[in-house]
Amino acid sequence: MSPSPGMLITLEGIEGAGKSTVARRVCAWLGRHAIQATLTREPGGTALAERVRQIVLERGQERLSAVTETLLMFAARGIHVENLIRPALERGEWIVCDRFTDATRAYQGGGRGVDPRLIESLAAHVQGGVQPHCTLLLDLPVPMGLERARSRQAGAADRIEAETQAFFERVRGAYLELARREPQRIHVIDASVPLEAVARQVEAVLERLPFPGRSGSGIGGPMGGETA
Ligand code: Z5A
Repeated sequence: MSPSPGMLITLEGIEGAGKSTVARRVCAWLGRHAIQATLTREPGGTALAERVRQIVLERGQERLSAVTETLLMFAARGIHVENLIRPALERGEWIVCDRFTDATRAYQGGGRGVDPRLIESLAAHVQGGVQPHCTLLLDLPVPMGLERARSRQAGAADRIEAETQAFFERVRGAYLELARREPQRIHVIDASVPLEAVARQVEAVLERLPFPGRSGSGIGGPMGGETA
């Protein structure tokens, strides 16, 4: 847990799992419970970090090794944490972040085989104690996620989207292993069902979140429950 009084909620999953859609719904749900959360994403989230996102995702001529890709993810994360996430948490604000370090563990660690010790060392240095309080892992079979992503995709696939199904299977497996190891923080959501059914699972998790400054109890009853 972060030492700060704010709350960091992250969304994770393979591509097409519905993270961006659900992240917007999480913010709207929190808003209805009188919590104004900032919605952000990784890689990116600030003007400078979005420039690093462009570098790491574009399919250019030059080779990018798995370690270099990892370093770029953490470079973007460092900028994001220092300029947006940490200051907001220190002000007691809530952040909803579409992907965070679990994505590096799953994609660069699980997908590309980067040494987890390197990832954890970078995480410790870059995050300096900032950790998600709650992570929603949207899980679904890889072919379903790829199908959803492709049906929505406007332009050409970026460097990571262009990966093979086997790559995304490794990523999914790594995510599920993380959830198995940290069940208190990482909540596995069945994202293969219609959006309303996904939303109900997510709300069940959100309702149990503790408020900063309030001990124990969750946020209130379903949808119409007690507000902050
Ligand atoms: N990456 C990394 O490798 N390492 C890192 O450390 C970090 C990231 C932080 C960019 O991420 C890439 O960066 C990503 C991982 C890598 N590459 N990949 N793959 P991103 O989050 O910006 O991009 P993405 O994962 O490709 O997101 P996405 O394709 O936009 O997926 P999504 O946000 O999970 O899905 P969505 O846009 O909300 O939904 C996709 C479509 O499905 C859309 O038409 C929805 O209306 C529809 N949808 C959503 N939910 C449902 C349900 N339940 N039923 C039916 N249809 C649905």
